[in-house]
Amino acid sequence: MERTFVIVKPDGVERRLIGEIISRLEKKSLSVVAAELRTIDRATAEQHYGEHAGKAFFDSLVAFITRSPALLLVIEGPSDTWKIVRTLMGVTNPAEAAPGTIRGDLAVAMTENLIHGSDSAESAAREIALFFPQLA
Ligand code: IDP
Ligand code: MG
Repeated sequence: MERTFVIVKPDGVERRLIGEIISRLEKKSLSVVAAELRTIDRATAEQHYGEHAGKAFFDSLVAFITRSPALLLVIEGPSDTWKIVRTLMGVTNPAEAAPGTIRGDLAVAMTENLIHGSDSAESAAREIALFFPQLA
């Protein structure tokens, strides 16, 4: 089995899309193995999005992800779980995300695109350790 890390971002919680998003993951046969509703602190957000430090949108991205509670999830599947989740999510820009994907069906803005999913097995391990150290 292989695990990945997912966030239902603050916009998804605010829009009451937690159930819809978890439902899409579960219908694909993926399992929720850890879940916590948490307002992410600034230091954790900056570490999580460290690859984007210095970019023009970094400060607003950190402000957004910390603005209200997010649902932190560890998701498990048989293999390539991070890739399966990324396919269900759709591409980063909802304007380009395919219909049938979470972002393609439910979001319109790059800055409020509902969901985070790890972009590799290595990122998944790093992010699970950051947000759920007891599971790492
Ligand atoms: P991902 O969430 O699809 O992995 P990343 O490139 O890792 O996309 O970017 C992280 C998040 O930062 C995106 O989900 C999006 O909300 C935001 N973002 C990425 N690029 C831009 C941009 O050019 N302008 C504004 N926000 C951006
Ligand atoms: Mg990313």
